[in-house]
Amino acid sequence: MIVMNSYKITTLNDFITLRQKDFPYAKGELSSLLSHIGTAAKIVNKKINKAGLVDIIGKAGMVNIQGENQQKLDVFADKVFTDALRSSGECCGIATEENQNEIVFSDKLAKKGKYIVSMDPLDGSSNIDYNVSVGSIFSIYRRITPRGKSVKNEDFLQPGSQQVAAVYVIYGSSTMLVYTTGNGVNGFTLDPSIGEFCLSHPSIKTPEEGKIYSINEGNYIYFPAGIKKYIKYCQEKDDNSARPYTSRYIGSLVSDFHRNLLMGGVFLYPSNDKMPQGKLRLVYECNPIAFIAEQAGGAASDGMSRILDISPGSLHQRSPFYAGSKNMVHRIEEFLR
Ligand code: AHM
Ligand code: MG
Repeated sequence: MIVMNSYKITTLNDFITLRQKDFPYAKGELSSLLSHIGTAAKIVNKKINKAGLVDIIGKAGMVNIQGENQQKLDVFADKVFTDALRSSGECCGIATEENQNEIVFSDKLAKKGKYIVSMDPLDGSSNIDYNVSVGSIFSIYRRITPRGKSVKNEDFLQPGSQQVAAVYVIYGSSTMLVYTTGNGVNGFTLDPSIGEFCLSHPSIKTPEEGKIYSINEGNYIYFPAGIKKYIKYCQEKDDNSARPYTSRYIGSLVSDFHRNLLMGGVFLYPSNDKMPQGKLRLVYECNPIAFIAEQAGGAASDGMSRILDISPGSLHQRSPFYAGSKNMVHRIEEFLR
């Protein structure tokens, strides 16, 4: 911790080191992994800040495995985080939104790594060209295959309840890194003047009840009947003036979730006639956000079950997703029943 003019600054690395002492048998591997993600996030942040000034916005001319046009920044962020995780020595393989299959790190150092990471290197990337907030999301697990061997697909298909850590970075009006290792949620804001993520949001707790609902209502006609009814419920006046709720939708999961986490609210991406399983990917979008939601006292569901209890069948499996204030998520489940 640095003390400056009576201000105490706790950097991300200070905090990670302090927290490591809470686990007497920890050897610092997870701490090192988290710190590598933090450093890579600063590099990506620098590039995002320059979007528009340098030739980095726009399409890269390639299509990823989801059939989506890759943005240049998607490709850049994917490479920076992949390189950081590979060189950390703690990570033996990754799964990313941008690749069909998992990437197995085969060098000697990485093979010994204890962790695998699934990530969406740049979430909400269709927003980049228009100066709207985007994010990066990470889900960290202990490997199942023995250390020293190459990791396999099954290492990446563990249910979300097995996550040891989840992280998101939001590149917004300021840049923040929010993470959990299963012991609460803490948020760090990047201070550009010193180039450090500094603890700004300790022990984040989300309100149990909120007033914001976040959904792409343009898809209304395609939604299941329960969601249509829920939207009407959000818009109705009630006796205690809790409703109508406020509608807020950026179209960037990290940003929409982050606002609701702090203010109280719910994010919805339902199944719909065009996308029977919704749009969001269970392994690297829903699971890490669900872990953070629960650790902050919120909830996350696919409409019927807890997200973290679902065993993924494939890397890019999609799932309907409802996450945020606990009571709001449970009310949506009731509407869907
Ligand atoms: P991406 O990973 O390709 O950026 O897509 C995921 C994004 C989420 O951030 C966001 O919640 C959702 O897609 C928005 O989708 P839509 O434009 O259908 O509302
Ligand atoms: Mg995404």
